Amino acid sequence: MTELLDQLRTAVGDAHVLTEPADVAAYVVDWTGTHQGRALAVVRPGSTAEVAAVVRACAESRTPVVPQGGNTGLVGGGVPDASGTAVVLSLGRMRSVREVDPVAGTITVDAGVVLADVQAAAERAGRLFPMSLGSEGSCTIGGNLATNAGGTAVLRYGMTRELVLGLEVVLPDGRVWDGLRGLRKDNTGYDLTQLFVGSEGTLGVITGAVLRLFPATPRHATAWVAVPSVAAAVSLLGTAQQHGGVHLSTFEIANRQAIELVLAHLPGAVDPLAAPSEWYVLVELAGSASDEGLDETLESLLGDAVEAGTATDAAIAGSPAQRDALWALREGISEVQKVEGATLKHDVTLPIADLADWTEAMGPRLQEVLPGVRPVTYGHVGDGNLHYNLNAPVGRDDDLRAAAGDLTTAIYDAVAAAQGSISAEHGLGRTKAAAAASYKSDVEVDLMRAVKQALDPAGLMNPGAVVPPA
Ligand code: FAD
Ligand code: 2HG
Ligand code: ZN
Repeated sequence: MTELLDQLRTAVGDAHVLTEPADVAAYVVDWTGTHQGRALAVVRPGSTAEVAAVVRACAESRTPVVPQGGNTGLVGGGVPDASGTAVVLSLGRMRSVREVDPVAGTITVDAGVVLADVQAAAERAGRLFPMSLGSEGSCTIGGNLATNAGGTAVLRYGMTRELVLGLEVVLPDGRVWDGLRGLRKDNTGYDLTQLFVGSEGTLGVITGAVLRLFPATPRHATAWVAVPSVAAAVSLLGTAQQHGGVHLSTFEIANRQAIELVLAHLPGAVDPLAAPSEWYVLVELAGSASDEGLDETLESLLGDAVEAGTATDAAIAGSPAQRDALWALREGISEVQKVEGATLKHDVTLPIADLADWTEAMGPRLQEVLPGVRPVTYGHVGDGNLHYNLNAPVGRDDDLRAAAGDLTTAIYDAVAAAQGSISAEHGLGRTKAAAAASYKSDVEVDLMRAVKQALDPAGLMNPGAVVPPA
């Protein structure tokens, strides 16, 4: 091992090979605090060539490599297991925006660029990079690509895989694949770019990407809407699509329990509506400088919704600060769930037509498993994606931990029965790799194993993540 550490120091410089426990600590525990691993070392290369040298040295010594970006992933894919045999390869020093081409509508970046910095670079060029996540101040574009992240703009712009044109990847043997082409059209065989998107560090290390840019949307019309039920929210989605057309960019749902936690734990949070409601929707229309009628469109769609009984009240943002306050109610939920105590996450997709019945049925079913359990339900209802998360009955975190397996099985079985997915946007990582074997078909699992075997025959890239164990 000393030999490998020497090679890594030669490759990236002594200062960028971390082995002291205090230096390594933040890289070996995930954001949720449920995956605590150990590492042989944390290596922080500063260029694609250095990444390649690190991966090559690890391949030669048969050392596992765990790629890591901002370490905001929610399924434990970015941290090593507890064996202490893996090297964490952090992309944190690779933060250059390589090129912006507003006319072609592309931006070329290092994988370690923080998402908010990609957004800012696009804005400086008068364009929009639309991906938007609560973690955007610390997650990296490499992590977004590796997890095929979703977020609050998917409804209009799609998942990460729809926002990428080309990649640069260091393969498990240390070779570099330069696929950094910004071509819209390239039908030359298998789509290798898309193969690496969503592979969660199990097929190679993404070091660079060409991303798509869109026209800027400086105008916004935003409302926080009280809705009586999930069925009403789904109906309101139809109304919003009808009125908003291409301008509809956000349609997010949250239950009262989620908002109560935000009001309790997020400094400065205020309920914008006079009376509590069982459910809420955050709806936003976005447009260019010349799209002047967005406020009127929003008002007329809300008027129709109140008349139809699908909305009972609404607060419309009258200023950028009010818009930020409405968004904070939605974006703050993950953080306050953690502050409240033990949490069990279920990032699921359902056919939109089934969302209401599914949610109605799930509540009582879970009370049978753990009386008093608190569903904190929110997410991207426009994409059929619920974060069907649970907090413990008040003051009984240990009971939630003890019932976790039964609760998750009840939820995943109901998702499977409705032809949904057990991971909408967070990935499988280590948390869900085993469950994937139960909820994906044998053919799908065989194909996943075949792809892994073809690209990483030694099984050194993020072992234990994504691919169901045999
Ligand atoms: P990491 O956590 O470092 O890694 C995630 C996975 O990608 C790991 O498997 C890792 O090995 C791999 N990886 C990282 N970088 C590379 C690379 N360069 N090459 C190859 N593999 C790599 N996710 C959503 O989809 N939608 C949301 O709305 C959303 N909101 C969030 C809000 C909060 C508050 C938090 C904490 C998380 C949220 N997430 C969301 C989850 C998370 O932010 C995303 O999954 C994000 O894409 C992870 O990026 P990262 O750089 O932090 O990756
Ligand atoms: C969101 O939509 C994220 O806020 C995080 O995907 C969800 O923390 C979660 O479970
Ligand atoms: Zn989400």
